[in-house]
Amino acid sequence: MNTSEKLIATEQRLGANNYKPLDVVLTRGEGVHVWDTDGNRYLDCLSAYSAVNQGHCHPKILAAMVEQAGRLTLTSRAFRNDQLAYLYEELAALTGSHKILPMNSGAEAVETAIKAVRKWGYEVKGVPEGKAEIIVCADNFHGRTLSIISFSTDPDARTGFGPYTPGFRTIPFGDAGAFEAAINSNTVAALIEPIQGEAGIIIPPAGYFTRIRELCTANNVTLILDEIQTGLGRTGKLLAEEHEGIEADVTLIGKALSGGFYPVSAVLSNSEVLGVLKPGQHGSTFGGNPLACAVARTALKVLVEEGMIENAAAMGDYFLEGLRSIRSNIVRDVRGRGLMMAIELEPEAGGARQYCHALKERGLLAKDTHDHTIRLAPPLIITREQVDWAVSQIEKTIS
Ligand code: IF1
Repeated sequence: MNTSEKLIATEQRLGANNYKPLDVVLTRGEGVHVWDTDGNRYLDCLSAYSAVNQGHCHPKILAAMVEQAGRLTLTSRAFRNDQLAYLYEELAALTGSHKILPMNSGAEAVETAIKAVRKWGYEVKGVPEGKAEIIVCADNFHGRTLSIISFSTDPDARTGFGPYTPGFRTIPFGDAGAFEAAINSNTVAALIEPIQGEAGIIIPPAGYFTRIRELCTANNVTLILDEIQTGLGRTGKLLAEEHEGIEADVTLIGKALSGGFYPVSAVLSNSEVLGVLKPGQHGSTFGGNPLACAVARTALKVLVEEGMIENAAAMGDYFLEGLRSIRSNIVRDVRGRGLMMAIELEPEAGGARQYCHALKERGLLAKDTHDHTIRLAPPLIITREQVDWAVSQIEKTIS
């Protein structure tokens, strides 16, 4: 057995069986590329589900992390640290938000928002205690915690984990009429992904979010956008909401907020929502720690200063154009926005996973989702030549 076979066997023996990864054991990453333990190089077209938008091991984020790690890593929020204020200031300047609450994982940011809007509902909107409702969409993905999986419609994510948290109302994604019909006087918030990622890169019809924004404003409903995957340049804008010309009341970011170095997430709020959380009512040992703040500050800085958002827009258009030019009778649809893309295969093609395996053999790493869809999301620093190469490998695999 070679090294990778040994490592895979050990994982099988000792690890919980909650993942079925492609059998590629990675040991190094740089920019858009990763290398396996046998020395093979791959173009990463997943970017850890958009957590490494800035590219693997970005040297400036690495330097900030190393510098901060040698100085001060964790104080807890019992004391203050000299990085948090700067992160607040820089995030506020970049996004226009007025209040920020730092957490670690994406799921924690979602849970934080749910807590805050419920409390806001009782204290500000005047919803009777225990009656708050949050509107969510079918086929959502917001994380793995119990409350979040309680409103998942994916049987794998939800089944067997009850009893479930009540207080959520599910409507179809992209249907503003259904949204309007679901609002009542106890509705405190709507929690929506601008583009549904796990569902297969589902882009809502034009005008959908404009209407959702109007309905939320008219009914005093807090609009929470989960930009954990779509945010921070992935779709060719800093936040995907910009494509719709709207502003959420609460925006959730995570993943690329750390450039893939460390779990950092945040709740950004434009309304009085975060104001309802008083000392002792919410927190986290690691949330807002100086190491996380130093990493996040630099991750945001390079995203903007190195033109990654503009590059995502340009390379996303170019990549999609390339994918659409592929002649193949197994492709049902090609869609995307910025560098968040998907190729949906015909059901007769026999499943996306075998194509992801074949792409791996050609040196391109991508992830199947929901049986028939290949998801593509390279780091935002990808070049034209690298896109050309990727498109040609994909063409050879599916045509
Ligand atoms: C896994 C999917 C992506 C997310 C949105 C919150 C979270 C996520 C929109 C939670 C996380 C991850 C989790 C990861 C797989 C991945 C994923 F396929 F499951 F759906 F990206 F598309 N909101 N998504 O996409 O963030 O707590 O994980 O930091 O292995 O579960 P987290």
